[in-house]
Amino acid sequence: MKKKVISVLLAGLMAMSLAGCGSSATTTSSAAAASSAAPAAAASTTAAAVSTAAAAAASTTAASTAAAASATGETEKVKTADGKTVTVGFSQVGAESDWRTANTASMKSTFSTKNGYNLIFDDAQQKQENQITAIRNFIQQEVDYIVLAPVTETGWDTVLKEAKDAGIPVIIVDRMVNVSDDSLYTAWVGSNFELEGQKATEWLNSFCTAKKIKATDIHIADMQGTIGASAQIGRTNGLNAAVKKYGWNMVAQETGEFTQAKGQEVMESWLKQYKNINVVYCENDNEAFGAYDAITAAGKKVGSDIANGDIMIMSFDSTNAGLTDVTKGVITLDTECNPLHGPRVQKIIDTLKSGGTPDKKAYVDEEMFAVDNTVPSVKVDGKDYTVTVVTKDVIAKRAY
Ligand code: GYE
Repeated sequence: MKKKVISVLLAGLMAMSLAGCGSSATTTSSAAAASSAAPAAAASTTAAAVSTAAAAAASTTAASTAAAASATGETEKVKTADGKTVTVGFSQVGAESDWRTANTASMKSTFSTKNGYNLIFDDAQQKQENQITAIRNFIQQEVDYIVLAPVTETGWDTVLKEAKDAGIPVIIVDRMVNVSDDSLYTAWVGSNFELEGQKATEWLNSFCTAKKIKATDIHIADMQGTIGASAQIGRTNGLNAAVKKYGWNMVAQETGEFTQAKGQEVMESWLKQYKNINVVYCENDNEAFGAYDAITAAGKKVGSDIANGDIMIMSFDSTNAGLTDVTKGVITLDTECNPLHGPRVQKIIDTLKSGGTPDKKAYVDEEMFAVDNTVPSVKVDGKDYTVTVVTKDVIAKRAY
């Protein structure tokens, strides 16, 4: 992700939105159309940056429109001429990563005006209190459905009870909520984060066997995600269990907040403190980008030849930029976390609309991507998972 390009575009688009261009519905859907119209193969850094900026600007507009509506006590829903528009309030975590950008684009293109939805999108900027405020605004606006991508697992009981009392179904997406009463949400769809961690660590164990590297020679540092987020909890648990099982050395464990900037900062400080790190387990791609910058700036080499001084970067997400880094040998293994939840949430809403009961919890299938075929597949709980060697063709065929 090219930070400068994004902030310049963002500044321009934010200025436009502050100048009062577009309503929440039209801005949201045009941003979604712009990003969904971009062919997968054209998802270059620049195209991604443009849609990121557009999405972020749209979210700012939508959020401020929603805030203005609630400030004036206006609770009427926006309806299309046929009166069939379904209003969805979506509380998004933030815009911390490439994964999140792809997730936001998927939600916006699914819940578009064209598809019969009025999406009220709120970017919580990684703060739970903002998400709680957004949900209260959605309740006040009497939305038909609330969709929540929770920043952390705990702290949702009160506000979800308010939504339940208002009779609004809540669909949880991506990370999980940890509530005392499961009836506080209708359904959840997302990833099995612990399985992702198990797959990645099984791969590392098989890699060590193939390269005849002793377990005691593995000095691994865990760059964790946002502490308390399901994606962090699962991936960290997967690693902790493998460290115990295989006897690797855990050198450091600290959060990189799922961002490139924090990832770089944490890696810089680790390199000063520890001389023996040879594997960095980054819990998302953006942390991996930051870790790479810090490692190269310190004059060290990134790669898979850890027996000869390389520092191996392992990562999660498999975003376009992440897999591009795999083709360059920057990331050795990228374990996929699929962000395309828009259509999955839509399916849940369709089931509810037709009076059915959606699955309470649904996990999505995910792949694994590596720089080479040293480990062709891994086994977790008796199930085989193929490891795909990343090429430009593999990337071009992907949807994000
Ligand atoms: O891995 C990371 C994002 O919750 C699965 O959040 C998501 C994680 C994803 O910031 O990039």
